[in-house]
Amino acid sequence: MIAVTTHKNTDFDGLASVIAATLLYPGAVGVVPKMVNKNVEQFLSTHKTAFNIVLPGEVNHDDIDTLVVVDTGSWKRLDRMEKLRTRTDLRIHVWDHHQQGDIACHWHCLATTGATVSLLIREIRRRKMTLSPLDSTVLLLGLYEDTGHLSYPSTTPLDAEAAAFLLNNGADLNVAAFFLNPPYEEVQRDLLFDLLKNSEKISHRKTTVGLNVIRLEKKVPMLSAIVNMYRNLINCQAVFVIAVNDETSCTIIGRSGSDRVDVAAVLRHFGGGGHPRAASATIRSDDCDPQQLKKQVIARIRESTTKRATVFDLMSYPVTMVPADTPMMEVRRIMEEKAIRGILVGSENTLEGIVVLWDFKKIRQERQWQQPVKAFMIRQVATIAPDMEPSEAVQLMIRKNIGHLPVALEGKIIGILTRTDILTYFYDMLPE
Ligand SMILES: [Mn+2]
Repeated sequence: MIAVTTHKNTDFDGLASVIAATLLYPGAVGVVPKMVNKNVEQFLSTHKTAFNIVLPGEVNHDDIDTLVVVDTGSWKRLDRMEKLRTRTDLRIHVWDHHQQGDIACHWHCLATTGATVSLLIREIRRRKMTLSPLDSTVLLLGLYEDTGHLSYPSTTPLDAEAAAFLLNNGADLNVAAFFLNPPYEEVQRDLLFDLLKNSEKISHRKTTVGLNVIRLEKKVPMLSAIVNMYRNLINCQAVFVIAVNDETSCTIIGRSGSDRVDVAAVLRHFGGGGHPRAASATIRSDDCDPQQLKKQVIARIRESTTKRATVFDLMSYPVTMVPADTPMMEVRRIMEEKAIRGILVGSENTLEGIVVLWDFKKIRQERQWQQPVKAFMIRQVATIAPDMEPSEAVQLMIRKNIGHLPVALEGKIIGILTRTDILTYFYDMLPE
């Protein structure tokens, strides 16, 4: 018998990958762990009979000759499969988009895609199979949940191709939206209130970080979504929530919305993992003291030396500046010569204005080229500090619709940040 299984606390990518594998391995039985995420549970309560899936307790492990593991590569994440671990006659296939795993397999398909199910869909497409609308819908649920509807940075072209294939096969977006955006329930609302009531804020490198210790009486579904919502509400760049599960275990959830706080780097010290903006760690110890953990988290935040790019690293210098009485024709000549689109007026200690290529349109008559730049310059010039984040500079440019930001330190102009500098940084493009 071929059995397909996935990780405990099964999410939609896990479930979708199990179902996709039952299609790829004819006759295979999907073994879904007993513990599944809340939205998966809701889905299964109405759709379970449509798929060839059973619980781990319903399968006779001795009958299994091939085990297909999807969306994980770790034995400890599987539900009641320990018996199989020592079997030497067992064939094992692994399909996964995670990095680590200790399952020694005979065959695997591993790639860093947004969702594991995309790897299985690629194989379904290769075999020129068609899917029912129901199968397509559940596969789309997995794909959309793990890629945030194809919006997370981890999304790859393969994920988008998989989505197109599923939509072509009749995947239902209404059903997908229903299960991916479940309404908040009382337990989640209470937790959110609790977080808001008991939050402590610390300042770290011009960034505010929120910290909480909460006691979880029972498992709260979608805990990380609540933490995200909480971070937005308290307007902190990052939050760390220490959830006390019981006397011997705590889970720290870190969420960041800023390049300045790398939550994965902080939580790595606690054996956790994740990425710079979302990470978690579970600490098991005989006496788990959450207050002590909080102090350690604060210490780690303070010492974290994540050197991120700032405006200072991106800006151009030296800055070309002209006195306010410079004739416009001279200004035009300098801009052409230096191939720049804007020029600052004044001196490095007194910025009087800026003139950009666009302002040349104000010149209607030839004789106006003789007039001083102060007649055409813009006097209200927004400046930025060198230690600002590139993303903050972008926001400022968009808000004010400007392409040049002089960089000022203690009232002195030390550089200029242009759209080209920003584009070069974000897209790795070289300026012409
Ligand atoms: Mn996954």
